[in-house]
Amino acid sequence: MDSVAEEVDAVVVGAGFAGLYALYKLRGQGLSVKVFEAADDVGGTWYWNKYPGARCDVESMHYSYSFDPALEQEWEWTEKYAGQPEILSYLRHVADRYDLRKDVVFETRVTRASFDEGTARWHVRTDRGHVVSARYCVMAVGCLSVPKFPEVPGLEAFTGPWYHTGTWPEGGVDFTGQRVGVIGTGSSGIQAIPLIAEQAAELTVFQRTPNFSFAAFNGPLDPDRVADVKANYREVREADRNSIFGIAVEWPTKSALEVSESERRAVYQERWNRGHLNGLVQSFTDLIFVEEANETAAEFVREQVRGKVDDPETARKLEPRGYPFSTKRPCLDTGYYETYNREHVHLVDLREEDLVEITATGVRTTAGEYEFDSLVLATGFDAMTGAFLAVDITGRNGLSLREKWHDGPVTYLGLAVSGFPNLFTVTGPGSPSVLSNMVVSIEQHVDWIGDLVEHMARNGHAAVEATETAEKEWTEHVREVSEATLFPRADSYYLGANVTGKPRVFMPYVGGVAPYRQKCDSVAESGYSGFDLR
Ligand code: FAD
Ligand code: N01
Repeated sequence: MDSVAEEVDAVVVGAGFAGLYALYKLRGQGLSVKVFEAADDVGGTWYWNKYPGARCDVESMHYSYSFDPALEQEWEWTEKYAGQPEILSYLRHVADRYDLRKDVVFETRVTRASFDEGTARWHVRTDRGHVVSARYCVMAVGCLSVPKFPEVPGLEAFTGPWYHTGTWPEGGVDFTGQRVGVIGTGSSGIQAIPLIAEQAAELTVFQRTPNFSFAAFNGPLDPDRVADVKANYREVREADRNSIFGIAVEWPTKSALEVSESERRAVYQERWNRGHLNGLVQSFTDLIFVEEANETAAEFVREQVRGKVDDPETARKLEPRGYPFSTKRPCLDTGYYETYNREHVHLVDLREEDLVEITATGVRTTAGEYEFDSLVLATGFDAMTGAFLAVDITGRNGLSLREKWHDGPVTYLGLAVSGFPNLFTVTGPGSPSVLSNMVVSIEQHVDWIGDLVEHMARNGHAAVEATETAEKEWTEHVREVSEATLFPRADSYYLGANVTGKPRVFMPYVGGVAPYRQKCDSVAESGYSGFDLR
């Protein structure tokens, strides 16, 4: 074993929204903290995803920290949905404002973390030779931070440049005059395609599954609205915390099947016009539970697609079908469907021809060859577990997290894993995570961890560990709740379906942000039931 060079109270892995707040919080509680970050700056998602069009799909004024009212008041968001540069500036501002950088070691990847039972401390190792001993290890590694490449051979043979949206080069890419191929039509592809189309001479999009995408109606923020939110920020944040997805939307009271066709359409239209990610799915009580109800919303979205795309054949290919509405993450777009009305933009439907390989000059499908100067891979991430399992984590009795999660992730509350004392998984599998406004979920997790750490200090505990029973019961509950919905019917990354060989386990908790928070609070109030404290 390498000799320990440094001792701290807590190591935090990652310096995105979660890692920065964990540093701020734990430092504020008097702990010594060291953060390791693979990138050369803070920002996480907003550092890595610099592709054209990258922006949030939760309104900026809600997709931001709430921990300091002064920060809320001083920061000025310019758009309803902020673009990546603006969100990155915000996180840089946060890092500077609270002097966070001095505890972050950049360009350094944590490769191993092992629990030493004798001292009840984690030994954390990096690819640059650090060996740090810490009482706590906070994994703030992100749920969408390990890029996933298309599972077809030949990428290395392609002679032109290729780019994954999740590792976009600093300074951007100029596609002017080029023939560009884009693989993938999830949120990233749908945001990037309209902007790439503005530059490229020819753009060909390879679509495997058409997504449900709503018009964002993005634009500059109305100063009156900003003033109103700022004047009521405490209530606004509280409402978000007490919502289902971490963004307050009035909760419906009616089934989609109990109202007339015209009433239903009016509700959908009104929700659509808001340009919100979760507005439509919360139009009626049963959209994520009852197939027939769900289909009414799905059909409404398909109608919007048909209304925007001139060529009926292209519209047909773009209409989302084959899985229930909202069971893969829907997208918010600006001019996505309209882009297919441009003469130089072409759609290849991979349900009609298979992607066979990437070649030296482009892409080969079962129907023919397509030649490109550049390729864009908008093929997503090894979501939710990828970044945790990329680190060799070993808990008590030499148990590795990779072994433990071999058949799918198991956690207690998505926060802790039995056998891995003092290790926390921020927005981990089994918590609302990617199904929520993630900043709300991140703050809730970090606050909860901070409270537990304080409780341990007050009571003289050195180690906290989820019990196997609590973990089993929670994991079972997460499964049961998901199975009561239509979510598992789609081949989504929520289910691990986008990565070959990944266990098919529905990972996020669909029970809602507010009930989940209540559960976490009640665990804390009961003296941390389901945890062994020693
Ligand atoms: P991340 O931001 O992913 O940060 C994790 C950091 O950990 C990364 O910087 C990574 O380099 C580092 N890291 C990982 N492993 C290691 C290691 N072993 N060693 C050292 N460093 C490591 N969510 C929303 O709620 N609303 C949105 O509008 C929204 N938009 C999104 C848009 C895009 C393009 C993407 C990809 C995601 C979006 N998300 C959105 C989800 C987004 O990931 C979260 O909102 C949030 O930014 C996550 O913060 P985080 O700190 O948990 O993780
Ligand atoms: O990734 P995705 P993403 N051949 O997994 C396709 C957040 N986010 O980066 O659906 C052909 O959603 C794949 O096809 P299919 C948000 O949480 C938010 O776009 O698997 N196609 C799919 O079309 C989001 O959900 C924003 O059939 C292949 C696409 O690639 C999450 O990040 C913006 C393929 C991947 O879509 C991930 O989004 C961006 C193959 N071999 C991201 N492999 C906002 O708007 C994959 N695909 C805020």
